[in-house]
Amino acid sequence: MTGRTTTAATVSGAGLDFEIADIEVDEPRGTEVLVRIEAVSVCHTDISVQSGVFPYAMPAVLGHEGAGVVEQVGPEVTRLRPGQRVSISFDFCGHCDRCVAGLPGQCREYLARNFGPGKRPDGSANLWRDGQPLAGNFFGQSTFAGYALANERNAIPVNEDLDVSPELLAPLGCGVQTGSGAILNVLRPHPGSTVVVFGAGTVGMSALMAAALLPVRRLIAVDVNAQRLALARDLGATDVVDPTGIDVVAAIKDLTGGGADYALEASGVEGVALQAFSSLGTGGTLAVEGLASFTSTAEIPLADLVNFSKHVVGVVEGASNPPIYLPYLTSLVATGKVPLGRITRTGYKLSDINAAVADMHNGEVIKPVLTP
Ligand code: CXF
Ligand code: ZN
Repeated sequence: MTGRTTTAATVSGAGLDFEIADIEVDEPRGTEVLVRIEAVSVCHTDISVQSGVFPYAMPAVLGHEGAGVVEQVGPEVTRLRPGQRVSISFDFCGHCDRCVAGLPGQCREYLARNFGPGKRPDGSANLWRDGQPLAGNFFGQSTFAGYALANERNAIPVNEDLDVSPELLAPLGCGVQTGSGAILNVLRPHPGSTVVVFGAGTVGMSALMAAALLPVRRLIAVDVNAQRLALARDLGATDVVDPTGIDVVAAIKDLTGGGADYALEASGVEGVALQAFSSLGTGGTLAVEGLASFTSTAEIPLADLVNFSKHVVGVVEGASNPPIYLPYLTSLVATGKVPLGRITRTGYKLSDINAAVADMHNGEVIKPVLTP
């Protein structure tokens, strides 16, 4: 093993807190790049893996919303150079039919590369703690660390002419592209249409900010947290709904005049997908991005699906093609069109990661951003 020592937040087993430890990061091989991490934000998926709700090998280094500067490139890298700033996104193979079609979120190896065994695709380990291999390569990055290995495919260059801080570049790699992409790439609401977003976390808020750029008639946010609903209004929601103790489907039908044209399930709460489906009007489309667990189900009433010509689509990472979509998103942030700073909280160090997770859990913070 060669490489460099850095500080990381490691998880030794499902349900355990993050621990700060020195780890060894391998040299970049092939098309890999070693990135000095400037900021990494916490996504709910990191917590779902830490707690054992989503599967991943342990002990592990998680983190999949990293931003930083390329420090060193592998021998086959052609598109990046040391010194280049990057936002790091999910991994994909780049050569299967879905990747070639410009849909890397549908990569045939999506699960293996992002929720896989914590090794490189060739089976080799790329991180160690005390000489023992750690599960790395989480979403092709494992960026809860001072340095991380990514790939020139998923380390997306940042336009140096744009003034966007690392703290705002980091969340673009997962949560922000997931929410905004569901609107801009998948649902594409038509002028005068009605849109309802279930869940006002990072994904839902990013969807609201994106939809607020479009000439939709009604933009409705649904969440149980009053502060988040107030922020959703500020970010462009025309209406907000707290579903606690009410018939939320009836409320949405009322606000939309019979049912929404477009709905997004971004809460990741069991049962909400069915509410979102039921809130659709004739010809409406539901995009599902939230997932409570890998065994979650929803019992869709087929008469409703058929008689009202509804559509349901599963969406990974906002159907984003990161090399194209992340630069676009960066420009929306740089020009203030997506006021991302309204949902982030900065000031956490990597060593504060357990406090950041607790702040997310109690609903106080939407998107904590850590710096090494
Ligand atoms: C998640 C979305 C919900 C299912 C697991 C993966 N994406 C990234 O965090
Ligand atoms: Zn994520």
